[in-house]
Amino acid sequence: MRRTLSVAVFGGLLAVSALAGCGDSDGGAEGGGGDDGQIVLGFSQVGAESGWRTANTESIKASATAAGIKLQFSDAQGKQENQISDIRGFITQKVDVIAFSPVVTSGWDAVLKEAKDAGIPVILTDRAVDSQDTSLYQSFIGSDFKVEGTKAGEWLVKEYEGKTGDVNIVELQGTTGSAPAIDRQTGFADAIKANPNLKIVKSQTGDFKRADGKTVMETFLQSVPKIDVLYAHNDDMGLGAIEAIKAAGKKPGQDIKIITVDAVKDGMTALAAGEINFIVECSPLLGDQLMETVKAVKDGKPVEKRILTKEGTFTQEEAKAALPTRKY
Ligand code: GZL
Repeated sequence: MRRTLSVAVFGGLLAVSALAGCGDSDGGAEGGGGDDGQIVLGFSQVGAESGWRTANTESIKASATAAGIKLQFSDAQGKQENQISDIRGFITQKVDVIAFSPVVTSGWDAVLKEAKDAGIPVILTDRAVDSQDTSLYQSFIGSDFKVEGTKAGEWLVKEYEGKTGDVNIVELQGTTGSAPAIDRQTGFADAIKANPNLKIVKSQTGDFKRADGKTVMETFLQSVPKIDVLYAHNDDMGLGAIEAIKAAGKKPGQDIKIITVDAVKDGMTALAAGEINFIVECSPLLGDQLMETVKAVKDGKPVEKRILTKEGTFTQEEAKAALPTRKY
């Protein structure tokens, strides 16, 4: 979908804002503070690639409304160049605060320096950047993806404790170059490395997307004679892989054990049904923490440089108990 440049004229004033083809600006395109001193927050979202992302976007929009913050929301459709132009658009509009979830970790220093030079504070949510200059952002709110990978690996070590014979693992990685993909891979590999029988025989990106998870799993099934375990960096890729496993006449959760990350409703439903064996939670509900931080930053109050989200893990039994009250 093309990204469009929308021009809005307010009482003779021309305000120009760069909006994603599917972005929307909840707060109008006026620059600087909103009506009657409301805070204007420019937010650039990764895209709409997964159930987690949808829940994250809903959380941010709902929390902005509840906090009385005018939200300029843009969907970057998974492209870093779109996020960079979003941020430049927010600078032009003189928003009060900029927040974004960086689709990948590197390549942000120049545009973050432009925001800093314009006196606009930046908050990172969900994913990190690898900038050495941490003065370029006020805070990073999100999960510890390495811990998530470790939790997945530790479950697998326990699952195969005392068993002999090679365990062939295939891995569906998240978006190449993204913080969750890098850290979930590292955390998992570190957690299993003391167990040489647990072997990662194939590892390839499925871009956090269900369709890609299915097609990559099809290639794994064709090229790996005996697959014992699938480790997918998110539920959506795991759910796509389940379709491929079933089409190959195998039982997901039994013939091939499956571990995923996120714990969105569709993943938890498959876990409760026995098609997934273990899910590590990664909470998308970052909206409230973000808005509290936006207000504190606007008021010049000190904020934590690193705000960690709390999250757990789910077995099949725990998923059955949790599903009825699951928020996302
Ligand atoms: C994690 C987030 C990841 C999710 C995926 O915080 O960045 O991106 O795990 C989403 O589902 O696409």
